[in-house]
Amino acid sequence: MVAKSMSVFMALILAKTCAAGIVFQDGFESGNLNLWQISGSSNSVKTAHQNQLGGGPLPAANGNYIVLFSAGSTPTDGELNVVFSTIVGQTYDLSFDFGTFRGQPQSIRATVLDATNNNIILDRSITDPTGAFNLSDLFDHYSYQFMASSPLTRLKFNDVSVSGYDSDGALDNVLVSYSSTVPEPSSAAIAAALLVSSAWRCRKRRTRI
Ligand SMILES: [Ca+2]
Ligand SMILES: [Ca+2]
Repeated sequence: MVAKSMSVFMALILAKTCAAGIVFQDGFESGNLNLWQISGSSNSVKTAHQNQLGGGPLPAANGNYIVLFSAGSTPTDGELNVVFSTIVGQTYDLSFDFGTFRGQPQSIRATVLDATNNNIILDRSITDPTGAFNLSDLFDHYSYQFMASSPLTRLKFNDVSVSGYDSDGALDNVLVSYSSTVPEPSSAAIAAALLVSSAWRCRKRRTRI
């Protein structure tokens, strides 16, 4: 009973610790993409300051810089990649803000991959159909969960818009953190431990009979 209570207590501590843990974060306030590997046509993905965009300030939480895909009249082939350390079996939250700057619908694909074998863990494509000229109305918030299968995990954003003419895909507030829910592996481990314990007690009871 004491061991069971201790297991639950340890799991709660782990969950609480993990809830606050940030694995990777970029709000692009450095004004550059030095944390990322960039591919695509020249300037098809780049940071932009609110003063370069016009149309009013960004929401305060987003700071001053965002990332634009198919910036200006560049092609819709921009791609960002970043690799970060993860714990195998741990659940993580991925969140970011995305929106269409100006008129035409813009789309982005967010992919999470096992960096050791490139297996896809999470794959989501988003289209923002309502372009905004007012930067304060630009973004919608998106969040997903994934479970790491490797000590290294890759996060990829790539532009999948049909056309980037006179419109750009805007990205901000990329965050990967330990899941805010109780991690699945811990729950599974507790369940497995209880199962073994229960089986052992049953076996012991049968032996006595
Ligand atoms: Ca920002
Ligand atoms: Ca564009």
